Amino acid sequence: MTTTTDIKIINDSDTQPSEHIDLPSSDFDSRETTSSRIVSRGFSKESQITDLDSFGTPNSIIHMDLDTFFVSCERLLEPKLNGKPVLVGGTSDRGVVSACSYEARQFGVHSAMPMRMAKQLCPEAIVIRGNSSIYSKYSNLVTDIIKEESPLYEKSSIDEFYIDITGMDRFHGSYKWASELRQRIMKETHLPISFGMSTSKTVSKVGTGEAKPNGQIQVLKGNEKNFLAPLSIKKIPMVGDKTYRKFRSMGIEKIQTVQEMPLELMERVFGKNGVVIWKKANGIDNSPVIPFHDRKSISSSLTFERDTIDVRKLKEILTTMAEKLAFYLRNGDKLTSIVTVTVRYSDFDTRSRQMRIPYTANDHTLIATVMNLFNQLYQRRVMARLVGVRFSGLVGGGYQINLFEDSERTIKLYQAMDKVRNRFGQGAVKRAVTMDTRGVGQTSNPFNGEAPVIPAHRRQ
Ligand code: DCP
Ligand code: MG
Repeated sequence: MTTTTDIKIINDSDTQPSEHIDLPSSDFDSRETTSSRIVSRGFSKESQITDLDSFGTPNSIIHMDLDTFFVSCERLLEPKLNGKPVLVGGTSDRGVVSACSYEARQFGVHSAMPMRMAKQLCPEAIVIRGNSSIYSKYSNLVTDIIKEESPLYEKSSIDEFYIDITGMDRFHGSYKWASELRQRIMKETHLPISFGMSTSKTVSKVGTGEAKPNGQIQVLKGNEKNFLAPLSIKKIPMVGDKTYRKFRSMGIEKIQTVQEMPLELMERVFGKNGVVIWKKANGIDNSPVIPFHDRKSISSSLTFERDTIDVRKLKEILTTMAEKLAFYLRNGDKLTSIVTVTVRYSDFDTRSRQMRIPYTANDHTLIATVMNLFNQLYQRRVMARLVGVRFSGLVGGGYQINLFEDSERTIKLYQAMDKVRNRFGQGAVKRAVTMDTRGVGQTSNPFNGEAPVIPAHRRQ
């Protein structure tokens, strides 16, 4: 079968998701808002307040992140978990910790740690197998509030947001505005959330980390370097374990030391990344808040040379598409929450069906959803001219998120499969069912900034 294909990332302007998730208000009624903590770390509370009407701040960027997100959701459902060491993750021996309460962190437990090790470190911990649909609901609920209030926001992961309120100072106090937004989120969702506020994304994110748990902080313009100086170098976003170990081997622990290092030395030791780290360490970061679109999507569609009614073939093609798009998601460190399947019949009648699902990048979940939608959709026994799959509602996020029922083994299987694909091409590993569907999909990674390859003979 000769086919034409197209994979793209777009900000669609077509239909909204057909399934909206509404939480019954009774879920929230009787709960208490967690009391908040205002942290000023070296800056007096007064100095925060003097900024309320300042005119000079070029950028005003807030970073907000829910505290121990999965654990906090579990605590809403079971208040007995409050104040106790709690681990959420895979409960089998080979499972991984997704989230841990601060009580558990005191024992050295952290996320992404094997569950077995976490239980050894903290035997009294209550271990809960996660439920990603609940976390997705709460994530969407917080997003809705931020969307309603904010002029410009970016949802950078399931529980994390950047909000750009530059220019707002003239009309409102920006810190007051951020505090009120935080209070509203806590009042309406009963989830603790912290924020950092400054002139850049990096300093605000570090600020949130310092304000946690359950706090807020503002770093005024001109104070960025002082604020960062005493902190550990590992607090800089993008300094992972490997880079941190390299700094430690050089005897460097504090950000201040990096601030004092010549830029050339950083470049020599760490290459291009060294320059970025040095800039971040000095509070220099001009990266913009990228508006979040619920409908930002990655899609694959296919128009047949000859229309077909072969259902088995159509399912194989859709499976291949879902598999490839899921691979792109994982490679781009993204998760999707809305799946759409489209069928265009030979008379050009075009039908789409979509479903909101818990955030995921897993083949098995996405393929099952695509099949489910296709079965609902392909009702007319008429020749199909085109089929397509779209994943939208994308956010950044790692693997563990909904592999609770799975083990480290499943995560490793995905990682191994993706490694082979990255090395030898997407077609190198396939499900048996999709062996016959060559020609579906592309070889580029649409999240690496390069334009996807679109065949010249493409037709709609
Ligand atoms: N998560 C995951 N696997 C990871 C890291 C995180 O599944 N390796 C999930 C569980 C977290 C959620 O994502 O609850 C948000 O991640 P955060 O890094 O924001 O961590 P928490 O919200 O749990 O804690 P904090 O209070 O430090 O933000
Ligand atoms: Mg969090």
